[in-house]
Amino acid sequence: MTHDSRLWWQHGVVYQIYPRSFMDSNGDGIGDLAGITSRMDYLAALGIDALWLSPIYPSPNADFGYDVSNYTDVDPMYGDLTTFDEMLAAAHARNLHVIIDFVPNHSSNQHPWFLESRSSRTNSKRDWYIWRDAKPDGSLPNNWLSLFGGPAWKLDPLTGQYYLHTFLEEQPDLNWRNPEVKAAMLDALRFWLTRGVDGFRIDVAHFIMKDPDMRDNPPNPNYKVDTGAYKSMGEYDALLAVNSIGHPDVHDIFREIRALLDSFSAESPRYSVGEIHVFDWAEWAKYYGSKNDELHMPFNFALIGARWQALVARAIVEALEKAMPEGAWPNYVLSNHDEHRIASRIGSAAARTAMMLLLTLRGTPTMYYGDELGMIDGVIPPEREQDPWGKRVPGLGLGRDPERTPMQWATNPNAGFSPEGIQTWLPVADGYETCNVAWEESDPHSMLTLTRHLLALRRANPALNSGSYATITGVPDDCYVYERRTDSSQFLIALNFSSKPQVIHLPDRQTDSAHVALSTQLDHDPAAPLDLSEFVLRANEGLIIRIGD
Ligand code: TEU
Ligand code: CA
Repeated sequence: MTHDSRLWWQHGVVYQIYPRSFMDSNGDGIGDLAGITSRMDYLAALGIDALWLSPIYPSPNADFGYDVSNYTDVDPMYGDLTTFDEMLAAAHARNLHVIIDFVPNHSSNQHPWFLESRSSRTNSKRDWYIWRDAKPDGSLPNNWLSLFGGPAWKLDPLTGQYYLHTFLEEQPDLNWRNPEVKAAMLDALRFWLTRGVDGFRIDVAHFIMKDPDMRDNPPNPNYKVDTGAYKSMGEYDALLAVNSIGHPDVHDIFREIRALLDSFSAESPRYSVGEIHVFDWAEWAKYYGSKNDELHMPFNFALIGARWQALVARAIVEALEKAMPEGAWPNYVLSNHDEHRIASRIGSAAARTAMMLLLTLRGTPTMYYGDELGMIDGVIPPEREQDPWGKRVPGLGLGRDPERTPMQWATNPNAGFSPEGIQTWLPVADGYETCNVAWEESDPHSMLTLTRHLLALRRANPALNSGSYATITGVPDDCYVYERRTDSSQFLIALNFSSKPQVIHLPDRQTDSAHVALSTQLDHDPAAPLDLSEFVLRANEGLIIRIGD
């Protein structure tokens, strides 16, 4: 599509903050909003365009904020609405947009709506959640499973019915087929839009509509067969979740959400990105809406699950480019609060090249806090494990604490996240003594320095932030080379996915004048011409090559 320079969410870069872990301003070991505000200069200087905050709502924290007990307030642990407004104003003053997490599929079981709903079968909010009788033989209403282990149904003895919980039993699913629920949830969005938030990341967005007849899920014929998938979800994978999530009626809801966002967009464009785990590209692309009238984007998680191989990355990008509907804008993500950190998945050297990939592909990149430093997964002793998923399904490595450890700001104990001497909610990851903002700011070759250069180059060059994409063929299998261009400027990005040097020959391009604009090793001479007929990528090296003078 033609790029619209007004749209920050197209040319910009989104940075995900996990608020519990970014900056603790009051020394209780947990990050908070005032902490984020105190680091706003860091975020602006980094060169990103928008922040996404994982949930900051009041929550009993059975699933760390993804169990919301009030959709229009802030958890006292993080601050209050005033500290929220201050954070938002501090961001906006620096031209940073702020999107917040919206968790529509389920509330907390402590939400007043659920407390009412469970109080009696005739309560006016009974139908706000999904209640069913046991089958006549006494068995569960259907065979649906919870993603976090076990059945998705919990018997509430008070009224003798089961309620549906796709995640924890502390996270009952809301009934979006009830118009009052939909209205209340859209009101919550309106509340935050009126306060000035720039949009939403929508948690398990496609889960909210289920088969109205609540039919059983069919068995998964590939269960226990290694499909090469990134991670096994355990027993949940025994069934294909075709009836329990993603009913096509969800598209109607997304159109309503989009219309709401559009109605707030005259002054400043609002944005929505859905957490949509659908891996069939054609099916995935439907979430843009047949007229680009649904969510602005479904998250593209393909690189998260991929092996670090040039041909794999190239195949993903080409499949995405092919799948993009007319008028829709692509996006990429390498890490988030649910996935092991990129530097732990592929190693610290390759993580630099991965950052170059993320920030030079066509589409909106979403970065994860700490990845700009090369942070690695933390090692969590069993007695300090926090994530309910890890605790409920032990042994499968599904716990998400390792990727949620405190942001590393400085070399002192607690890495400058909390004052020294108190226990942070999760331990600081290994290596923080040198993998931290203060240290890396003074190191001209650090990952942080590289990320800043990448973000600056991307921002300064329309070819990189909004130009077209084309694969360059005829390169070694361990390398991935592509072109980004506008009518007036052109770059080649050449990435070596291996830990051996690779030689690239681009004979067609030997007459082009070329210079290295950036090497992941940060030792390039931008004035030295590069001969495209033959050049070398060192182990794990990535180059951004400027074509023309
Ligand atoms: O995650 C939904 C979810 O299912 C992911 O954990 C997904 O299964 C995984 O990434 C696949 O690799 C969202 C939130 O991101 C997560 O933190 C919450 O726990 C969950 O919803 C429930 O709200
Ligand atoms: Ca705090």
